[in-house]
Amino acid sequence: MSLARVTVTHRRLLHVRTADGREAVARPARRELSIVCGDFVHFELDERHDELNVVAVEPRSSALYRTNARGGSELIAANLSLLLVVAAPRPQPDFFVVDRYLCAAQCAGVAAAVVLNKSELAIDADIERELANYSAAGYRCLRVSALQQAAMAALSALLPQQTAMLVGQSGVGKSSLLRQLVPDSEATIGELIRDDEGRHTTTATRLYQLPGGGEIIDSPGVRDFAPAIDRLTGSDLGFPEIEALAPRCRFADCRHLREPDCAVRAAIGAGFSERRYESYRRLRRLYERLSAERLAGGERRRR
Ligand SMILES: Nc1nc2c(ncn2[C@@H]2O[C@H](COP(=O)(O)OP(=O)(O)O)[C@@H](O)[C@H]2O)c(=O)[nH]1
Ligand SMILES: [Mg+2]
Ligand SMILES: [Zn+2]
Repeated sequence: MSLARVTVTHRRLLHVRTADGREAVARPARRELSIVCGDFVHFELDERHDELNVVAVEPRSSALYRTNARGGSELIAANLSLLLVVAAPRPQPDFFVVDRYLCAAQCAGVAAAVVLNKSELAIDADIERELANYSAAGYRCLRVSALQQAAMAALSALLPQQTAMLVGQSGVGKSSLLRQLVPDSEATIGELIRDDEGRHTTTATRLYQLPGGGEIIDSPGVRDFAPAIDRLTGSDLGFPEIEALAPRCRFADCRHLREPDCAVRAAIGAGFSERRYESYRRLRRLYERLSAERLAGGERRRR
């Protein structure tokens, strides 16, 4: 049995990088094995198929989940150290989506940064205000442009030692950033997983090694994203500015919704933005609905 790194997952097919640096096609040996990009796995050689059989997954240092269409939690990547939430002046950014990714990072216990790509374009006042709010909340904000090597420095400097993942709305430039960061990405992919028509698939999540050290994962474009909030352990939904104010609320378990003497609500418009508060309320409601459903499900099972 040998150890390998999962670099691509596409339905039940995997790519793994073995100790000699080569990529090989692999399959999970058992149906119940859940394996994602970034996983460290143990494999055995499959003599007949010239494929590798993944027999076990190493414990994960972190795990990023989303809520899938059926309302369940779905693992999307493992062993990340940094989530890069990408936005751009075009397409029109939806900062509620950015907040949901920041929440997912918080749930995973992974650091997150907001990356404004296409920064060579005109940035309107609304976007500037949102970035200022993220900075004030304590999130690192970077301005980059995938069109200009020189405008990539802030991001490149952050990546050695990290396992970072690019996420964000479709069209913000995740894959373009990746091509700037990993210039020979097409070459290193080698013999890719192909779809039924034999074309190289673009729907897979894929891990690359950065030339300057570290790793980066590109993920396919999404129209929307919901974190899997049932994975949350503390109360922080990814709003450090709220957590900073919370000790000043009258009640230690204040949810900052309708409680009296709430320091968070008192600071709206002064300490932090109304839009971020609205985002918090939406995530809080989602969290409470999922928690209630889970509790009800648990009680049904006990009866
Ligand atoms: N002006 C400008 N366009 C960019 C930049 N980065 C990417 N694009 C364009 O944005 C579009 C979407 O890029 P892509 O990398 O496919 O986005 P993804 O869906 O997030 O992977 C493409 O037409 C890119 O050429 C940038 O920094 N500036
Ligand atoms: Mg892409
Ligand atoms: Zn409060």
